[in-house]
Amino acid sequence: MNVNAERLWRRLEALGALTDPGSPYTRRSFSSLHRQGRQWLREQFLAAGLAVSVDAGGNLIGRLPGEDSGLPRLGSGSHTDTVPSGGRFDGIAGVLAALEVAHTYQDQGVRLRRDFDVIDFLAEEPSEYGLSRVGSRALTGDLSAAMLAYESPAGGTLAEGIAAVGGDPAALDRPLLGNGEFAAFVELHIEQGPVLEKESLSIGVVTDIVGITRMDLAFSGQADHSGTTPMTIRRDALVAASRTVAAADEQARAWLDRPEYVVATVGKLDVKPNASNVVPSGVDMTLEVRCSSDSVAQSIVEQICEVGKAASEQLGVAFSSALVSFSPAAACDAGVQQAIEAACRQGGASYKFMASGAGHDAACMSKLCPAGMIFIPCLDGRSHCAEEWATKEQLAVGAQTLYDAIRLLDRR
Ligand code: HGY
Ligand code: MN
Ligand code: MN
Repeated sequence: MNVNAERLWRRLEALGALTDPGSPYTRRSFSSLHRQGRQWLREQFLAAGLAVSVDAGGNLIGRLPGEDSGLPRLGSGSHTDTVPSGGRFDGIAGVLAALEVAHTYQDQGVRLRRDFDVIDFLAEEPSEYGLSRVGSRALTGDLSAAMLAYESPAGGTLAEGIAAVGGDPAALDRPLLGNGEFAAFVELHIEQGPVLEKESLSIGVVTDIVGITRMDLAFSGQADHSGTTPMTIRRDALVAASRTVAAADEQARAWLDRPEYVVATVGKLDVKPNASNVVPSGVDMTLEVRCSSDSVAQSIVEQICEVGKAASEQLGVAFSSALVSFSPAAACDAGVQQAIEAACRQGGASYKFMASGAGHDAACMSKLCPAGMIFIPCLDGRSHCAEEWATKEQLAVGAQTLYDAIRLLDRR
């Protein structure tokens, strides 16, 4: 094994310690904790001999120069921001594995032909501004002026948030990267599901990444006394919202035995005034539909919104829906998949080809260059929770596979 498993593990533990103590493990994008993490990462990039920069989209980049900087470069990375009370591996494992690979090339005097960028993408998780994959959308030119104006509950726009972490919002009206600047991009990530662990496999070679549609749904009824207001004249926003949540669940279950991968979730729901003896006057909730087919996703979202509209009309509630974000389904490049498979064989790692039900920055990068992903197993398939876990060995096998895959892609 070329990579230094101990160094990689120590870095994972160090970054994991930078968390909101009240709700481990939390390091939200745009927070002071995230900035502390960025500062630490910058020092680690420098220690690995990388040239450090922050691009206009707020992505932190460590570059290992190759023999010919004129060639399209290679890239690897993920994100170091977390969901609230998330884990220590989601995203973080990918950034630190890429850093470990670059550090090992440097230690062992391996000179790639191409420059190799280690990237910590800004705000891969849905941020307080409501938008996810902020940094990778900047690279592909998918940050609209409307998105840059999204506000956070703490005040301030996304554009101001990007500027505060060293980005340049004024430069985001066009893609930061052109096609052909990257020869290939590979992201290592925990599977966030149970398959690899169940089948005792070390590596997942990802074939495609689901598309994700997020909608804000708003229901506006009327607050009334819960004891004296007859059922027949109530305008209960939460009843209308609840029927819509149930419809999302039914819609997704209807696709269980079909080839398309479909999941639907309402994970965020705010009720007003949220008092036990008041008929709810308002509900704001986020509907998320993930699917391997963009057209199927669109029809499911439309049908769920139809139920919301009909239930609201029946209950005298006003209904509105707005698209928050849409990330199309992405196919991983066959050549990159083949390089990852060859790296598994080279390192003797057991593997399987599999799709990703989670969204990743690699899906954005696949619009710019051949992109692929390396999954490593995680304990009980759990993620987006403090119990998220992978072993030092699982992480090291993943990093070694990345080490070999990048070298193979470099010679292409
Ligand atoms: O939500 C996702 O799929 C990713 O973990 N951000
Ligand atoms: Mn995540
Ligand atoms: Mn992630």
